Amino acid sequence: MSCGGCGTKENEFEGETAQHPCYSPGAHEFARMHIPVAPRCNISCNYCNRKFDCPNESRPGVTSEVLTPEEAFDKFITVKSKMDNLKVVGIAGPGDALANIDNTRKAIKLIQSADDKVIICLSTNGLMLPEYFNRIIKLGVNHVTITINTIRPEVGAKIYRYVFYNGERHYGEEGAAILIKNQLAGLKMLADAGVMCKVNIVMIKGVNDEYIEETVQHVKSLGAVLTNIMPLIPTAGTKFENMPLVSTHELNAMRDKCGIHVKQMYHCQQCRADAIGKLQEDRSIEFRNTKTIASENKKKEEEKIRIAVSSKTGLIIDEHFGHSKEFYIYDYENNGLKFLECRKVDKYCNGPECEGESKIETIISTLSDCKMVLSMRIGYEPKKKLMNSNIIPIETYDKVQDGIMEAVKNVI
Ligand code: CLF
Ligand code: SF4
Repeated sequence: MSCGGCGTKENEFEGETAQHPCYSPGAHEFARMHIPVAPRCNISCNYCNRKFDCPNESRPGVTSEVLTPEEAFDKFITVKSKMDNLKVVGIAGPGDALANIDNTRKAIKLIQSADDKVIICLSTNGLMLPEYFNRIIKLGVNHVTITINTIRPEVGAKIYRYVFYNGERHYGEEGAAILIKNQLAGLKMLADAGVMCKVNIVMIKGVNDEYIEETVQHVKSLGAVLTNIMPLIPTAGTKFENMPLVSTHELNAMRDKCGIHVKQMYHCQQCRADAIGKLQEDRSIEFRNTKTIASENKKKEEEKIRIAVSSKTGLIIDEHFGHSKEFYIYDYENNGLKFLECRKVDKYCNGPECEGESKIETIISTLSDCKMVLSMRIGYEPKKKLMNSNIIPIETYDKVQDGIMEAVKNVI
């Protein structure tokens, strides 16, 4: 069935999973993109050095940038525009996707708003799965990877230093038991709900290797469709830094043995938390500065401010807000000022028979793209209403140019 690691195994899944390059080796022409929006973790694995990516799903040794959901969204748009074969967006660290549920959720929603076809793939240690199950399903996530290194707490005690759960650190077998219980319960809940679950197992010689087959059998019985047995990468600065290496021969022998129970992954690249591209052809370096471009654009956008001015002639800010029949609109950008247009409005105040209440709504909607309104005077009520609409009312008496520049200086 397998070719022993070259990744040319027959495609075995159907539907969209057939286009997921990790689940289906036949989908090797399709690309995946990891968005590194999950910096924190809620457990401590003895092979993990927090300076690096989560070794459960990523190659240790290279730090990844961490993105906000908005930055991840910008990056997704850039990558998508340059990569026609992008099929999967994965969240695989650098910590745990579910230990950062708010970021994870926000990033997924933003990306789905731009592309409802993309496959969303989560990778997690599984501790929070039962608690967040409903949210995962509601988000439409249909591919989840859970790292389950063992189903025995006494073995888990050798792998996990602690498990942070319900506000407390749990050590030894107690901590491992909590983690394993949640991993297995979460796996069953997801599989029963139709989510394609893959289980990663880090093979650690002399620690869990003897029990990997029973783990595979057990996760299969709960609904896992695929297991990915990965070699431990002993990482400097961790308890396991001097652990023996697992040879390719030993690894594939274990995969072959377990392959009689459930499908095995032979082509995992132990990729970075910001990996982009086909599994065999990482292109993340091309997109490394996207964050800088995104924040630069944002900064520029923030620097562009639209301003409305009450003026009788367009030269001096000399009109009362309530008496204005038109507003002069300017754009402040790159330290310069550009006149855009005059916008006519109904006067807010018509003296004794004033119907200002209804007119202010129209004025606000006419000026809704402006950040501030400059006038010589403004009454309490319209001032309050403008502020509630995020338009800053400023009272001043000055030349238009000077008044705007002074106001911008104070507001930015
Ligand atoms: Fe990423 Fe993982 Fe999804 Fe793939 S990776 S979250 S399932 S989209 Fe793939 Fe990379 Fe191996 Fe992971 S090659 S480390 S198995
Ligand atoms: Fe590190 Fe990943 Fe384990 Fe968390 S789950 S401690 S990030 S290896």
